[in-house]
Amino acid sequence: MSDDRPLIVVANRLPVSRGPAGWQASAGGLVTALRPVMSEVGGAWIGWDDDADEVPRRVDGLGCDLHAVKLTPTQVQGYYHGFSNRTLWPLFHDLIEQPVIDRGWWTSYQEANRAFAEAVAAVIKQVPGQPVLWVQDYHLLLLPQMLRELAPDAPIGFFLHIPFPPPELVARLPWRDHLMSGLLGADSVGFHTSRFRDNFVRSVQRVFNGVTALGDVLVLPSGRQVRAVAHPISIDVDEFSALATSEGTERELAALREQFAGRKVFLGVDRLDYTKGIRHRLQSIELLLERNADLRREVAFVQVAVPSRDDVKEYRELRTEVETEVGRINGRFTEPGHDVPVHYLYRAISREKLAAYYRLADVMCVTPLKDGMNLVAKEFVTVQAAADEAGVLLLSEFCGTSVEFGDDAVRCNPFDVEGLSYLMESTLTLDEDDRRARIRRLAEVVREADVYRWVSDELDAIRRGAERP
Ligand code: ADQ
Repeated sequence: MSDDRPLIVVANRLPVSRGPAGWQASAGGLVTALRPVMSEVGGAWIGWDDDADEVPRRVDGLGCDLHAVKLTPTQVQGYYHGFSNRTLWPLFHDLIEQPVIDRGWWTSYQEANRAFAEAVAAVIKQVPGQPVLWVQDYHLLLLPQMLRELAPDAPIGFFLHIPFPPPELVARLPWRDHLMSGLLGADSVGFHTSRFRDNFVRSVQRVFNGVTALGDVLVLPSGRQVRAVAHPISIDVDEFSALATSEGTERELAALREQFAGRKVFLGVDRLDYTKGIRHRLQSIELLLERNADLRREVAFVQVAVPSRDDVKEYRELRTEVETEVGRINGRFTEPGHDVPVHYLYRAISREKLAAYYRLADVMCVTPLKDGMNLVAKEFVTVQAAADEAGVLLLSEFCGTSVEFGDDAVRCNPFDVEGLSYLMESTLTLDEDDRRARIRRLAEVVREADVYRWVSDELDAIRRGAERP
């Protein structure tokens, strides 16, 4: 199959946002990585937007057309806030919160996936030749099968950005057969790790009889073949390496170094999500400071939390709990005339400020309870290595990144709050040359499998999967 077919990406959201200066491309690895491919073969991005009627067809720096999907407020409530974020998200993250099962949400989820399929059908008519269709993430699990019915010969791929849970958890969903059939409409279904891939294969075999797995290929009872592959997502390494020592980053860093002079800095950067382990991390900090009175003036803990899904009850409760915990720790351990031990920023920050924090950090705490990949860890080691820093990465064993990083990260179990507090303490005594060498090796791992490699592996798998005899 030739490689110059146009590419249609379908995702919940469009990669644009409206700011004071008008519509602009969002920053993000996927958008950056697709730009060269899209510019070469042409293509389109289909996603839902609240202002569907106002989204422009083209925005500078994207290299593709934009097509907005319109959904009613009831569909948005049921499909997005409900089924995607309160049913699938907690279930796929190993029940860290209890998933809500609601038949009304399921109806909206089906309707919304159908609305996306209709949008794809309209766009296919406008692009020349047979496009490659690439569906992203858990909001659109039903879409591959819907597209297969609309365009039986189109190469169709799907990539899941979150974990795929063990079959016993998938089996709890009343609509598991529909969801699995939805995915099996694709030629290739991609996951971050081979464990998630294996969970998917076992789920398919549990739900349907007569499915054979031969290496990467699932053979369905109809004889159709579907590839199930593991491709870890990554970042644009050159972009983050350049950002590490840019003028803006150096300026931000100088200010931060002055602010935190004489103190070791522990850093957390996360969307404010219950999967990210922020509450457990704060409890570990509290234990650390409780045990070590001398550290109360010598360490600072900075938590940057991006507001996320604040129209969902569990997220509003999480915010209250995190802010209560921060207040409690600072109330307990701040000494008169001295700075607070925990600095909490509830906002998105600029790329330069983010890179400056990554450089400042003596210990980067990436301690999710469950995470598909975790790009913050990859950004941190890339920025540190580019600026020849010698920080430590404290990394949860429950994120996709830890599969690639091995022992050069300090691996932790974030559920073991006390153990984590001792690990935090031990990172303060690691030898500087050892730390620098580890960061370099970790950055090399990221460079060898950057986001461009991820895009090319995914597109190759879709094309190979669609090569029918
Ligand atoms: P997320 O859960 O959003 O992504 P992650 O992979 O860490 O998690 O990506 C977060 C991104 O947001 C990073 O690029 C980071 O730089 C940025 N960010 C975080 N805090 C920020 C802040 N305060 N200001 C500005 N930017 C901030 C989902 C899955 C992950 C998977 C990705 C990609 O949950 O497991 O790695 O998709 O597939």
